[in-house]
Amino acid sequence: MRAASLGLGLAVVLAGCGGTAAAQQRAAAPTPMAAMATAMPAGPPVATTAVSIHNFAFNPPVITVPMGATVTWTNDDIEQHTATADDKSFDSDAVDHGKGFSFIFTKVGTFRYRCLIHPEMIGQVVVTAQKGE
Ligand SMILES: [Cu+2]
Repeated sequence: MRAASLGLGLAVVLAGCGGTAAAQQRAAAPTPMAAMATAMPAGPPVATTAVSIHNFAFNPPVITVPMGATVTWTNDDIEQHTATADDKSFDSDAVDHGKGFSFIFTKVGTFRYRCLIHPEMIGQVVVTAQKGE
C-alpha cells in the first residue's frame, strides 16, 4: 500500500515535468501548424549579416539580408557545428570553436539551414531584392 502510493506520486511528478516542457515548446513556436510539422526557426527576422553559434543555437535564428550580402557564422561553442542549407546551396562543413564560415547570397529567397551534427539547431536566411551598399 505504501509502495503503491509512492509510485503514484512519482508518476504525477514526471507527468507534471513533461507537461511544462511541452507547454514551453508550444509557446516558443511561431504557429501551432509549424510546431506540428517540421520545426521552424523562431523569432522575427533581424537585419544582420553576422550569426553567432552559441549554446547549440543560431543567434539570431532568422536574419534578413540584401541580395549580394556576405553572411558570416561564427562558432562560439566549444563543440563543432555546421551551417548547412536544407537545399544544399551552402554547407560550412564542421566549424571549430572560434572559427567562422562565410557565404555570399546571390539569389533572392528564404534559405532554411541547420547544423548537420545537431539537426535540432535550425536557422533561416531571408534574402531580399533590395540592393546592399
Ligand atoms: Cu551543431
